[in-house]
Amino acid sequence: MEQICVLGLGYIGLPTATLAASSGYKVRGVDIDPNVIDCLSAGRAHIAEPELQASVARVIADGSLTVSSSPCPADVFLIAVPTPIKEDKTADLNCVTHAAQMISENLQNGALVIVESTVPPGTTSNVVIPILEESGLSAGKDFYVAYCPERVLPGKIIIELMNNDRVIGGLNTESAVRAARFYRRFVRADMYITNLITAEIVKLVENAFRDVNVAFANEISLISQQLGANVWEVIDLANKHPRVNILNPGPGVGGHCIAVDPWFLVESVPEATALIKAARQLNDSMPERIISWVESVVPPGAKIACLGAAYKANVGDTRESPALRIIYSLKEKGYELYVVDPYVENLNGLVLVSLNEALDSADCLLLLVDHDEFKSLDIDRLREKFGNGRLMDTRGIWVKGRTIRVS
Ligand code: SAJ
Repeated sequence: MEQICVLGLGYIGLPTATLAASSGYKVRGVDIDPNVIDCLSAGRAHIAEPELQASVARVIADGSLTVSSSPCPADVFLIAVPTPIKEDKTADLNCVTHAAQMISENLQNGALVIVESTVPPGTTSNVVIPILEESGLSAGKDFYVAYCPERVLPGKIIIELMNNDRVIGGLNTESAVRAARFYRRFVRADMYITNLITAEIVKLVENAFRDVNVAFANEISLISQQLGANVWEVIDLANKHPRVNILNPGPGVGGHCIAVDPWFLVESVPEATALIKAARQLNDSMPERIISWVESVVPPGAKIACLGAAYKANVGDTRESPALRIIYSLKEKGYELYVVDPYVENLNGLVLVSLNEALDSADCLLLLVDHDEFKSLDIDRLREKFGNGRLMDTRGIWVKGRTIRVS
């Protein structure tokens, strides 16, 4: 049975390790966080994601997934560690280099190393391979290297890992073909083979595409506000054009991917990324704009029901959440907040309350995340209680336009 070693048991590494273990591989999962190892050893997933808990319990119980703080020699190594962004908006590659060092100490002839972490273009060739070659083995000859980005949506990770097409960049064709063979056991979709640099760029442009498009929607929101139009109506009507498909404006872009990845392109080619950089900056400025809006409606001390703290609808993840940025800043400014999020378990320094308590206690309402639970609220009753001015909807779930459709 082939031995797989997955380094990094986070949002991507753990589901991938679990799927690999469920499809017949013997998997060693590695993480530097002792809490993660303890939790998984007891058969519990430390991440909330549909279907994950049950499969973790199963593969830990049957021994196909074992976890440890250090790797073992393997046929396939998979790097799925985080690449956070530094203060200066460049990538922090410490986790990637540490993972590559650990692999290098366990690398044997014929092994395949796959990088899944999102990295600035060129990282696999210029950073990862030199570290792996410290083993004394030669890349492309004695061992194989591929870059295969993940493209899964939080909240649907397991389904999308199996069903999304994959792009595989190989150091050479043999590397890519071996990587495709590894994934084929649990990926049902098409796989496209290319070189390392192309696969690295593809990952980043996918997320930059979404970031730029959200920024475009946010810019339309600023334009509409200045000119006295309803942005939701403007976008809704523009989207009736057969070749226009504008995304939704909102309080900003969060999550650990889209708010970060475009910076890796800016870091790599600063002279050619003016549009991507401007989009990132505009999206980053949205929380401040929402805060100014709140300040123009009610003064500090007012009681605000804040609906949503997660970075997007129907997930409990608060990483880089614009909603959370807004909430903490309003709290600091002296507002009395009633924060509601049915998906988030706890928030540092804040008490979460029930929706009823928030609606009963607050003077005004700030909708920050379009969770399904909020969409089904009775808008007429909310209007009755708060009045139009004190109902601040940053996601457009209630405040629609007044277009009349003529049939
Ligand atoms: N957002 C808007 N308006 C929109 C769409 C999104 O304001 O019309 C905001 C969301 O509220 C959220 C942020 O953008 O704060 C990002 O949410 P998302 O659902 O667009 O994306 P993520 O970050 O959850 O996942 C993305 C996905 N990439 C693309 O759709 C191109 C996913 O496929 C990637 O695997 C993931 O990034 C990643 O890991 O890179």
